[in-house]
Amino acid sequence: MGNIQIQRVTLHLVRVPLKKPFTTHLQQVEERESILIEILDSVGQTGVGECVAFSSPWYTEETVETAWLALENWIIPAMLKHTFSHPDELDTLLSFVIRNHMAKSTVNHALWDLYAKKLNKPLWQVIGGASQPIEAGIVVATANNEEMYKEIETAVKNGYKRIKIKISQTSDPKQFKKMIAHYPQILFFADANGAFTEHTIVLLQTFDECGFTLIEQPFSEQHNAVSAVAQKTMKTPFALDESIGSLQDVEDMIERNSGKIIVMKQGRVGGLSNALRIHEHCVKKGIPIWVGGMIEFGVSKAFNLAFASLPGVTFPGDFSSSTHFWNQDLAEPSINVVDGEIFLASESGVGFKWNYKVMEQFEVRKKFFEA
Ligand code: OSB
Ligand code: MG
Repeated sequence: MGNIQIQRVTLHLVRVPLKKPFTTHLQQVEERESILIEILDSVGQTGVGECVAFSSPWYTEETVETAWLALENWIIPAMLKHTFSHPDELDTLLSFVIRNHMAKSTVNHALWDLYAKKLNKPLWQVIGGASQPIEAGIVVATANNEEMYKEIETAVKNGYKRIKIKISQTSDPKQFKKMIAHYPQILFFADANGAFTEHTIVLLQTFDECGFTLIEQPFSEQHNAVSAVAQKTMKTPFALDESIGSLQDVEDMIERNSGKIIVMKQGRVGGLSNALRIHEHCVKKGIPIWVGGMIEFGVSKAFNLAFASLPGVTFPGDFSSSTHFWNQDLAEPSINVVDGEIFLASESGVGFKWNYKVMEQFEVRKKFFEA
């Protein structure tokens, strides 16, 4: 494989309204601000990526503006001076930038897309995935129960076989138990986004009888020790989301037994290269993985889908149709869930590109960087 020399990088900042508000106990998201990237190499090939940081630091410390700054000042200038033979080389090149995982993931993805295109293979195939439909899963994050029940009913009608609901200290486990029993064919995940504390372990335990397949991130990422204490008393496995930012975090989870399952978000671990290292470790240790969502557009989802095709990704991830969050996705083709499944792209690379006509309607800033 020839060397990759990046000639030009383009960043777009977009602001897109969600079809309906996404509500957790931490934040209500009504509008998605994102950085979209395109890279062009010296022979005219392109790669795309998407930054999953949010406008404010409610979920991680990174934000859209901190990611933009890191990309503009350090990450992109370093890239433009370098020649790559593999996307993994970015990690060594960018070791002078501490953390900033979501910013790094943006360029890591674009380079993987370009790399797979040069190999003339779909990305999922390049990383060792299997050609298979990916099991879809939807996230219901509504402001009240009435809306929640309505959305669950619609999701079931639309063929979803896995539904994730957001829980907090004010949720009623008895209602969930009844609802889960009402849909015996559906897998239900609960996501607490760190809503419980060392003082409310007993409250969390009342969710153990609901029938949830797993509980995602019951405690905040600073409370892995508390999570280990609670996990020992509960049969429902914990899946760690916010707590997993690196391979070391996975090792820590295994050592403490603070959780039994990993939620993979490539943005949070710094991109696909790190995600693959984590995947390898999880397979070796028998730790199940599934893929979490970030209210993304199709490009980021496509990287998630490629990852989900790997062996060891055992539970259905946060994969809903483009139309769940968006009137129109900024990427093409749009993602469609049919009978609870999504088919992988057959095109080379990640198989998705930006729809510039739609993107331009939402663009608020654009910048070119030339080698
Ligand atoms: O905690 O999993 C989470 C979305 C934004 C930030 C955090 C989370 C989520 C989701 C996934 O729940 C939503 C999706 O993209 O399907
Ligand atoms: Mg989560």
